Amino acid sequence: MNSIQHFINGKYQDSSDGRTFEKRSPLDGQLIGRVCEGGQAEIDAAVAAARAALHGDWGRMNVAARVDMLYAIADGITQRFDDFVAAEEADTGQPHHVIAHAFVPRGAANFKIFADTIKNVPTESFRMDTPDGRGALNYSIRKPKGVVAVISPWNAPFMLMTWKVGPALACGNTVVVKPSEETPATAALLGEVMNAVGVPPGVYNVVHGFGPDAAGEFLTRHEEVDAITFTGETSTGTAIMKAAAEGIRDVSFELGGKNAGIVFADCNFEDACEGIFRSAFMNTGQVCLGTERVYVERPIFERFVAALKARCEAVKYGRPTDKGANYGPLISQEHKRKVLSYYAKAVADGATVVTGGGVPAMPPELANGAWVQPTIWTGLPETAAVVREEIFGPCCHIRPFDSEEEVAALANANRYGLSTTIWTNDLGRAHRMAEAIEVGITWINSWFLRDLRTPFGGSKQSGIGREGGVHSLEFYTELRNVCVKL
Ligand code: NAD
Ligand code: 6OH
Repeated sequence: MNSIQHFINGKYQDSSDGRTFEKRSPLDGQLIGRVCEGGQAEIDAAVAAARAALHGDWGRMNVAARVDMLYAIADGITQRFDDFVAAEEADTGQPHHVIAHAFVPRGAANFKIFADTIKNVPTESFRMDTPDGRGALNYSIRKPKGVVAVISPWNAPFMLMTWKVGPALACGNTVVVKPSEETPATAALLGEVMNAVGVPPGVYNVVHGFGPDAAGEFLTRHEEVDAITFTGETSTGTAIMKAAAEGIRDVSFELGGKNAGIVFADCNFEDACEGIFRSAFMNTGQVCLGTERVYVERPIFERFVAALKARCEAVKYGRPTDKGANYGPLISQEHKRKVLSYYAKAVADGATVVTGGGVPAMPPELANGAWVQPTIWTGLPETAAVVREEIFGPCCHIRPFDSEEEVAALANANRYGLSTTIWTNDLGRAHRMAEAIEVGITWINSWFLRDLRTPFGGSKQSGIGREGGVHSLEFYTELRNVCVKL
């Protein structure tokens, strides 16, 4: 059986007290491995290794050498591509094409983009007048923040973890990663790539374990951690922010969403159906950018609901590599219970269940997996729990609307503000809507199309800060000013 160890100071190791926890397959509930469970001792060791590396070879490395190392990490991931894909498939159970064409390639790209960025960063300078007429020159320099804690979720584990590790290392920091307890495999495997390409020990560390009162919390509370970057639930972000207050540490947060998909009658109908379908059901709806609220202009409402229902009813359940399978399980039984509890609430609140709403009939060998049906509701008021709260499952509520003003107000009446996807062929309307919707990321006639140089992050309770391209430098570096009297 698979055993997944911590990666501390360049070495794989067990927990000092020998503790482990189970990793079960979301596909069938089978035990697929045991994962070392880190505690205070492992966090202390990893943070000490990260701190020491800052002052060692890594700290002394010039930018050009660091850039080469980042490209080497990206190449190393590509060389081990099949291993990363297999590890992610085992952990999440998601279809092969999603993992092999989107998530794992993004892992490699996350190192390349920040290698490209860091070698092209300009610094500002200001020539100033002084009373003696000689003047002064100000210029800024960027230094690494120090030891960065990376706390990552389970929904696209490799992509989301490297989206933080890439810029952190590019900027010269060292990291301690606490991957989600549900998906430890790819973070552990990346240690092998780090060693193979010669990243100095202590630069990249991984400690497995849980969140509250466990490895995650111990990491965020550690006084030798200089900054914390986190992707996950808004409620967890609140807990981490409290921990970060002690010692005045900086945070970068990518949190939850309850994103609106908005479809105007003048859209390209087929493209909009396909786009909204992907946005609601890809990765079994476990995407922070997903649309669990869909608003469709009244003239095409009935036709749109029917078209989305047909797509939901055509999904093919299966293991990642089953021929034609395009729909996987949820991450765990616990998450399945949460999603099904929302399915029950929707019915209790009087929803019309257009399709789904329960557990699919699966063959006996998959019957113990975390499978749920893709589900569409209509007819609920905006106050209903499934219209207000993030479910993080394969479901959406669809409601008709009659005007731009009305739909903008509906979309904005939520505590989250992560992203939106708008479908229309009217250019002026597209721009008006992009200005009106209170989110960090707006897609027009597209969804999840990512240029990694752009600012990525949420407004309202969906996050703090922007990551991507030069924007990541805000968080991962300390900008200093030098004033030279001439
Ligand atoms: P989660 O918040 O439950 O867990 C995320 C990580 O935090 C895990 O590693 C967990 O062990 C750790 N953790 C939990 N409690 C902690 C604590 N008190 N201190 C320190 N660490 C702690 O999130 P999840 O269920 O893994 O992921 C799903 C959530 O993530 C959804 O809300 C989703 O919207 C969000 N998400 C957001 C983005 C984004 O870019 N905005 C991307 C992906 C996922
Ligand atoms: C959330 O599930 C997906 C987040 C995506 C990113 O963070 C990204 O960089 O594309």
